[in-house]
Amino acid sequence: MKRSVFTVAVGLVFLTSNIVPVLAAAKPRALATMAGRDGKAMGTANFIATAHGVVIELDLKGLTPGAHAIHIHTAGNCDRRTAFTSAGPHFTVEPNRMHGFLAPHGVHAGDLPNQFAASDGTLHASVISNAISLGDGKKSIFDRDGAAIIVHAKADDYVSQPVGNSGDRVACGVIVRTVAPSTRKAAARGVHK
Ligand SMILES: [Cu+2]
Repeated sequence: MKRSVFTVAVGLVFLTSNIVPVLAAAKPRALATMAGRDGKAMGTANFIATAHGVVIELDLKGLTPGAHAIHIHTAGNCDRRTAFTSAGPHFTVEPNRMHGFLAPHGVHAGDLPNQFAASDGTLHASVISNAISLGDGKKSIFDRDGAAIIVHAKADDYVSQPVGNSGDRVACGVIVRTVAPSTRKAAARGVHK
């Protein structure tokens, strides 16, 4: 008897301690499932909103070893028949900005630092960007036509226009919302704009 009461009590503590952080941590999230030009699966990009920017976790495979440019492009359209040009140019917030971390008048909001594939073609990385958001404001990548994340064949030189001489688009994933921003948070963001 005593034992079952104790179990119930422990169960309640466990439940409440679990529920509270889960609710508090309901930040927007998104996911892109990446595919190559041949349609083969090439892994995922996970987007997690934080108070300091959007964390992007890359878990990729099937790449050539070495450096690759990775950018967020403006349209959520990964049509293989167009060699992924259907994803459009880089996502930008200010139309007059140029591409590249080292370019005068840079950067595009969709610019991300180069990442490096291992000799087996896998790439595991975690980057953060405060130039984009998963919310509903000005920096949101979720405008009417969505957004895509693209891996290029070569490194981004961070200077050349319009894509840093990074070559072909070898992997593409449409970025899909998995956790939408809560209305209260969206309202709070509006106040701070
Ligand atoms: Cu690009």
